[in-house]
Formats: sequence, C-alpha cells, structure tokens
Amino acid sequence: MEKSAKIFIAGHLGLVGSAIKRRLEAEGYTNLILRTLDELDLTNQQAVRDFFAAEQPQYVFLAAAKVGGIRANNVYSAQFIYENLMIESNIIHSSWEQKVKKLLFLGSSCIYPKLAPQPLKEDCLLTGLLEPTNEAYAIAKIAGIKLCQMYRKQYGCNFISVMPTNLYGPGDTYHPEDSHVIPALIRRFHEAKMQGLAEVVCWGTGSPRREFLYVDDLAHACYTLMHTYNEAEHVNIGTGADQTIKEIAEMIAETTGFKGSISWDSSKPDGTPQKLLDMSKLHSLGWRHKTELKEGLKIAYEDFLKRYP
Ligand code: GFB
Repeated sequence: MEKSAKIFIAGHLGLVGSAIKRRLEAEGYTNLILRTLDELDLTNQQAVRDFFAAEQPQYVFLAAAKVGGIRANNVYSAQFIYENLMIESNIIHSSWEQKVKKLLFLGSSCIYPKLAPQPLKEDCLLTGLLEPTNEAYAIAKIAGIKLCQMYRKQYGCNFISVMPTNLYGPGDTYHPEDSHVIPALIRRFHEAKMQGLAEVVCWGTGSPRREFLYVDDLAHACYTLMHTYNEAEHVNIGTGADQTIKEIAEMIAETTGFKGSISWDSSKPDGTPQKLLDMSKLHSLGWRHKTELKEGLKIAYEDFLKRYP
C-alpha cells in the first residue's frame, strides 16, 4: 500500500474509522477518501456504486456500521441487521466491480456462538447458537465475513476480515443507554461525581466477563494486516485477557474519581457470559496490543471531558 494510494475509509467519523484515519495519517498516507453520512448514504446501492465508479479507490477499510451496546442491539434489531447488511453488501460488491486491490472488513467478537469454548478460536464460527441480544448484528457481521470469502473464492478478490473484541477509546459514543459499557459508565460515574450522588447503578449482575481493546491498538493491527495478511479466514484482534464487568465498573469509578457505592440492576440483561478471543493467530504473526486497560481508560475519560465539557 504505497503512501500515495487512494484509500477509502468507510465510517471515518466512528470510533474505529477515526482511529484508522489517525493511523494512516501518522504513517504518511496522503490520499484518503472520506465521506460523511450526509455526503454518501452507504445503505443506498446506487449511490455507493456511483461513488466507487467516480473515485476508484485502490484500498478500502470497511469500518462503517450501525453499532451500539447490548440495549441498542436488542431494541433496534431490525435496523442493526438491515443497515449492516446493506452497507457491507454495497461496499464489497462495488469493490469487486471497481477492482479494489484489497479490502479489510471489520466484524465483531459477537459472531461466535454464545457458549463456544473460551478463548474463542477463529474456527468456532458457526458451530452453535448466537447470543440473542445481539443476534441481528452478529448475523450481519457473519454475512460480511462470508461475502469477503465468497468474492475471494469466485472472483479472486483480496478481501480480508478481522474480528475485534469489545473496543473503547477516543471518538466513542457516550449515550447513556445505547452505548457500550465503558463509555456508558464513564458518563454515568462522571455525572454522579459532579452531582454528588452516593450510588451508581450498573446493568446486569456484574459477573459477565469481557475483553477490552484500546481502539488505536486495533487500528495498528488493521494497518499491519492490510500489509501482511492475504487469507480467507478472519483474524481475531484482542488482548487475550478479560475482566468481570464488576471489575470494569470499579476501574471506571477510580478513573473518574467517583467515591460512592456501586449497585447492580439484575432486571437488565447480562448478555453472553464470556467473550474472550484466542489470540494465537495474530500473536503468531508478530502483533501484540500496547495499551493496557488502566492507561486506556484514563485516555478515554480525558476524551469524554474534552468532547462533553
Ligand atoms: O458493552 P456492552 O453493551 O456489550 O455490555 P456486549 C457489556 C456488559 O456490561 C453487559 C453490562 O453484561 C451489560 O449488562 N453493563 C453494565 C452495561 N452496565 C452497563 C451500561 O450502563 N451500559 C451497557 N451497554 N452495558 C455488545 C453487542 O455486547 O458488544 C454488540 O451487543 C457488539 O453486538 C459489542 O458485539 C462489542 O459485549 O454485551
């Protein structure tokens, strides 16, 4: 991927896309093609086709998606399956039509069966039932992997897929109900501290285990794989370590300086009991994450304070 290559980052304003943009700019890439939602609706087949025909990108990072936390996935399930299927079908098909040299598709660790053996190996895909709260999103992301594999198989396209674990970091969405657990709790603990509240209520039982990766580390892994990986099978991207949600809540309380107590609302869903990626494959290719959770949470909190003063 030459420094002057024409690279389309789909979803460059989101958590992942903005981190990929930061990485490419830091590496000296000068020919990035970027479109906001107002400029290009990625669910619109004709608009995407026209855009690819006019711009002819050489490389594509497919980071655009309808995303959210456990509640958003559950409540907006029709939007999650429809929009994600449309975005990835349109971009992958147009990339084939316009002879894109290489495309990297981003999925999610929720593609794996709810009760698959931990840590989750790449080859446990489609071996069991999915977690119901994010079935719509997972089915769309599995379809994205299969699109890349089938376009590779039938047409010889160099389209690869990566499956990140739960992500966080600068550029996240801090919606009180629809976001993922880290940004939701950063906001809730910060607001409780500012209002002098004695207690913060978190969702579920606190017992599920999750693995969290700082988004700039993910962007580095995507950048590395765009240069080095050319196989059909998707690649897990994580840290290889997980924590309970209770431990995460305590870490966020400490990061934000909230001194009160934490209670749990078990009427809210826990989701899948554990989601820890097996990192043997990416580790064997020489990549490891750099940012540990404590340090990453500090940067994420600074980002929140900057963006929501
Ligand atoms: O981050 P989260 O929504 O993602 O929730 P999932 C993780 C865990 O944190 C769940 C608990 O057990 C939640 O019950 N939790 C506690 C909270 N308090 C809160 C809160 O205030 N907000 C949120 N959101 N959670 C999503 C999938 O699942 O992960 C997506 O639905 C995607 O499809 C994404 O894969 C990475 O890990 O449960």
